Amino acid sequence: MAKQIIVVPDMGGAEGVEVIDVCVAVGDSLEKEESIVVLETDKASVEVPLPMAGKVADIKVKVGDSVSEGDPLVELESIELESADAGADSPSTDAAANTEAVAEPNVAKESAMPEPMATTETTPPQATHQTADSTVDQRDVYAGPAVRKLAREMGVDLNQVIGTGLRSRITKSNVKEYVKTVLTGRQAPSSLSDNAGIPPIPAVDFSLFGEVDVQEMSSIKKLTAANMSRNWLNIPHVTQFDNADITELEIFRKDLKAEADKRGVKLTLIPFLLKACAAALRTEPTVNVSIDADGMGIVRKHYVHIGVAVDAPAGLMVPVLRDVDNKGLWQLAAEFGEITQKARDGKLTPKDMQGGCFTISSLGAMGGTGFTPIVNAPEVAILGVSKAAMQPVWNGSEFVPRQLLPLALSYDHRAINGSDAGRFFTYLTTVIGDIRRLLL
Ligand code: CAO
Repeated sequence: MAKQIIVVPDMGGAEGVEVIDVCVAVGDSLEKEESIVVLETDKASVEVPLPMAGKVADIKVKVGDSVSEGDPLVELESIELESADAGADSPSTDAAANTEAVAEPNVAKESAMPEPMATTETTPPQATHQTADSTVDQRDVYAGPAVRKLAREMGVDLNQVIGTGLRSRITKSNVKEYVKTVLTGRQAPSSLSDNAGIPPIPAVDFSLFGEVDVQEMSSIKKLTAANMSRNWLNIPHVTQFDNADITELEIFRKDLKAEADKRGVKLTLIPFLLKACAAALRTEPTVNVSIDADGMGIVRKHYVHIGVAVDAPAGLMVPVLRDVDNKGLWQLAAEFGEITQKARDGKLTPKDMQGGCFTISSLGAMGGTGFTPIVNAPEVAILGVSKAAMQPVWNGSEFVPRQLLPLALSYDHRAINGSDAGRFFTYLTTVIGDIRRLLL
């Protein structure tokens, strides 16, 4: 039985393309056109189909690898020596043959769009994932052509299927599992309300009460809405409130203004909060965790990456700053300025928004004395920052004017005990109140 190496096709010149899914396992017997891997550039996700039927003898890549045209993907024991198209050359070693195979139905166009709030490795990119064979109602789901084909054959509405692939991509097994669920009478949810057993909100014809118009939500807003609902319904939230005394910090920050201007960075409160949160995550590592996929384990993180929610024109996004605990204030201010600009320009890549351990969401510039932020799963805690104000504080003998920053810490009570959160929060407000402590 001839062995063939299936290689990466022509990706329109893109090099170092990320493997985001390996759809096969060694020993799988596959039919022609079944997807073997999914590759993702910043512009497109591409399913590479088999140009012939065969049995997988070896897999040459894994999720996260970077590959370029001609790199081997899988070794196949072919049971059908017919090529993908005309059949003249051996398609398995011919990148051009693969190129043709992916160029039509297997390329799912996707602009380099950033992710919304609650975005992580398991959250899909914002962009509508359109394929040549997508149906009207299934355009906004994140699934490749082979999965869409299967869904069509089985009469499944992909909007109802929960994707468990990388960035919540819907896989074939998700579709099959969905069908099983319906057939066994465990009725699949048609809406979040049905799922939670909550009575649905009745539809209202608003035009009965006055003039209205309806604007289609952007894909980012739709995904943010879905992620917020998912996080709100899945996570038992607790929110604690406290004020941090930033009187001294503000004096220090203002003293640094001239130097910040010279360095060309804007030194707002956020870089200070990043430093303080990083120190708190190191001091109270019980907060720097996630619940693992089966809900049975706590994943402890030995790195400190922190996301900051940015209100961008396209919607809410959470770019992530890496290794915050190892960076100084100036570097954080510069990086935060850059990443915020990227978010506002719609230039964030999915990578810019992945890997966060904790999120800061600041409405300080907008006002308000407090709010309850929603945890950005799979993170387990988020800090909400409101508007600082001068307030009278009793110092034991008199009221003195102090500048207080209202903070709210929401956390996933499955992962974090109240006492751990309390210790984390007290440490955080203490450090913000006296940032010299960051040196200790
Ligand atoms: N208290 C009082 N004033 C504040 C403040 C606070 N907590 N934070 C900011 N300000 C004021 C300051 O006067 C600041 O100017 P100076 O530092 O020069 O004096 C001014 O607001 C402008 O701040 P900014 O918005 O430019 O910068 P920032 O670093 O504070 O915030 C960002 C940046 C990206 C966090 C913010 O612009 C943003 O997009 N926030 C929205 C986040 C959001 O929507 N979260 C979701 C909430 S619901 O889940």
